[in-house]
Amino acid sequence: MHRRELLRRTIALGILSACRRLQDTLTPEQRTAADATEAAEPLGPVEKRLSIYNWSDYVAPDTISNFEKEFGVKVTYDVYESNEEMLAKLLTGATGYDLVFPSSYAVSVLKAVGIASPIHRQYLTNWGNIAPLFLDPPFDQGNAHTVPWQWGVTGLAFRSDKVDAPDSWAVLQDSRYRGKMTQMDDGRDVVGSWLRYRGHSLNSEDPAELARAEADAIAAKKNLKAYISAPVKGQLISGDVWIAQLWNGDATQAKVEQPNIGYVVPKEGCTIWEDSLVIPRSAPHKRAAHEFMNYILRPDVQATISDFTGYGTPNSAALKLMQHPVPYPTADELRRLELQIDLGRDTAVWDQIWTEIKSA
Ligand code: SPD
Repeated sequence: MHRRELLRRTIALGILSACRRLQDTLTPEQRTAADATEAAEPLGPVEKRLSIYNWSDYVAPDTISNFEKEFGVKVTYDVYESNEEMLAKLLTGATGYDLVFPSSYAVSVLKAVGIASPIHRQYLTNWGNIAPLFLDPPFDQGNAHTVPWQWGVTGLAFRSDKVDAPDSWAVLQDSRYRGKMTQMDDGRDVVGSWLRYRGHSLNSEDPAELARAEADAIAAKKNLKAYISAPVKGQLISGDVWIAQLWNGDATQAKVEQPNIGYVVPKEGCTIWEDSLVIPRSAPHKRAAHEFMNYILRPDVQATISDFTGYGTPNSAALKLMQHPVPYPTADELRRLELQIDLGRDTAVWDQIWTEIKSA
């Protein structure tokens, strides 16, 4: 990585850590009461504009255009590649976005700083389609601030015509595949994978465990072509990369173009994540944002999205309509999967480790 890029990222992580120390000015009890009052108030008519900030490759090709046509709303659509990129933007004061799609721990951050707006459930007539498993998540009890969007895992994609299916994170330390492997451009995922490799929680705050994970990550780094997230799909398809840490749905998308792509959850386990829709408090078009939420809660709309993205749907009515349904994880699979939680003040420690790995 170029020095300027490294400097830019280091500054961004520093800003993020500093902003992370911000707290909502209300106590949790005051916030719950204020949000409940606000959620009961009407929002007025549906605005003519909607600004969405989402992960790349996370809707079907016609999801947005169909919404625009049906509701007469003009949508602006920007994308990001990591929770940290989205959080850095919102925590440093970006306004104008009506909907963002944070993962579990990033919801906790947005709530802790008072940026997440309460959901006005009265506008979500399709709420009943959500499977009970996805209601009342640990990062947002009562779904006061979130609507479930998609879920998946962060394991290993591989080219089945080039290598045997890897069964462990250890493959990334195998020099036979030097220059043909990648990890995510995401500190939580990279450090988390090496924590799991040693049998630890991927949310560890233990200094010795984190030091060992950093050493393992640096040992693997000499075999890696790059730290790269969604854009690695093109390199898997072309054969420039044979093994990539990647989200399962993005691997499924790549498999449409290159059938020799397989996917595994390493035996040591990995992240299971759930992304949610959140309306930032500063959103200028909150009523249109609720209309979009209710739209994607329709079974047909959600089934089309999940069939395209390759991710699991939290919408039980949609699951029945999908051409390629992603089954809910079994109890055995769940034992090897772990949800990322907010690291609180240890976020700064993790940021420092990630900066050291990238500059090693
Ligand atoms: N292309 C969309 C990918 C969405 C991944 N979100 C979850 C990341 C958890 N670290």
